[in-house]
Amino acid sequence: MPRERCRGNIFMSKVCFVWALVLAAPLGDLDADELHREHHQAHRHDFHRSRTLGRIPDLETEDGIVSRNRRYAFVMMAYDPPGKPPNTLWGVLPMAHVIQEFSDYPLVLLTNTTHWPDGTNVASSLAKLGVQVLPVRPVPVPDRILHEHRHMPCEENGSPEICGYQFFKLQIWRLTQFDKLIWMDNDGILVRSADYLFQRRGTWGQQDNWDCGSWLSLVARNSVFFTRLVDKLQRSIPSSAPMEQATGVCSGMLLLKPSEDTYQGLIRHLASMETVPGGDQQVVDTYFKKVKNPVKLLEVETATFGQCVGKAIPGGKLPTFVHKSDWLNSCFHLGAAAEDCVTHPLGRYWHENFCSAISIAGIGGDRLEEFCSPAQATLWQWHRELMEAPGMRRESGSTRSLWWLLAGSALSCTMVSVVAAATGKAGGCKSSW
Ligand SMILES: [Mn+2]
Repeated sequence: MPRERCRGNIFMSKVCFVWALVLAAPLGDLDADELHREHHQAHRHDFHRSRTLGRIPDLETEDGIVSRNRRYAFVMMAYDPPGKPPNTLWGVLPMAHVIQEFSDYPLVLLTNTTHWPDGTNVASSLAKLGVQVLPVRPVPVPDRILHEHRHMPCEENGSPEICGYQFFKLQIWRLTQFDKLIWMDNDGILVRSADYLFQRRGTWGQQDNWDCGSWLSLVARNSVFFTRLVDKLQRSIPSSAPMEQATGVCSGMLLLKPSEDTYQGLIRHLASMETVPGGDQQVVDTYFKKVKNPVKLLEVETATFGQCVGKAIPGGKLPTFVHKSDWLNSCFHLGAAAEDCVTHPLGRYWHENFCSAISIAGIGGDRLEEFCSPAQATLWQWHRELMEAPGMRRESGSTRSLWWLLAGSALSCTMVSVVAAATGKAGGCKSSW
């Protein structure tokens, strides 16, 4: 049933509707009233069409429910320092292409950049990908919060000023021309349609599962070396992944209902906060808890960080929204190298969608021509095919890593013991992770 389309007359559409409700009932979070209203709106619309066009229209979608009359959209933001060449804007391109391919709803982009480096107009080029471009409006953020130190990638790879831009995200609640919005950061990619999320009620957000629900990863997170070592260990030992991997909200993906009152509430709440080390997502998380309507957490199969893909998603699924390719987001950016992203399941996917997008949007320039050249495309293809060759994955895979890890640990233990014995101090092999 779910893959089948409900076609036919009005009677059939009713059967489909009832059937869809039966299917939807155990899901709890689906809004039955809303589905009912949607059905009636769609029904009227289709009846009208069938009379005017003299044919019986489709009543479709995977859930069996049409929601054409709903004003739903995806929303992203690309705010780059004024006067500087665009940086975050590039990440919108592959997502725009994917949304155009998979979704019934448009992408809305908030940006302060009007032209690409080659001089192409941003709004008119993105319109070819079905994107509606809107300007970024100011959001009042207290100075003490704007300039505070944050242990976050936006500050570590950018600056406190750039990190302050994240609070602009709060203005998405003001886009009241839409009934519901799905926000996505521009350092991620959709793997399949996320339209099913529009059926849910309330505010939803990604689990802040940076450590993929593992205490070992949490302990190792401040060291790149130990983070990678623990990751290799985890990938070599098959284990079941928890469904709940974090209790906090990550604002990488949000489902929200725009409302000016909610926006004003968020701003008042922000003004009342002394310090916000966790950035905009801390404001969102604590505000909705304060108003006793907490943000619900999306399943890790729907949204997750890239470092958890392939090791911490129940059933080994590829999540719908993958936020960053890995801890450093090595593969989801302009300039990502084929040889570095060969083992990433979505490296080539991001590259392909990026290059399709610039071709449709008609954006040029030396940097893009190089990144999307036929030679580059071959390189990405070649690397992937090499990895898919029989035996290759086994050869370069996890078992060998585990042996290296064990050998390394044994060697370190021996060395520590020898040094301890030589200096007369009590030795031992205390694991720091
Ligand atoms: Mn992000």
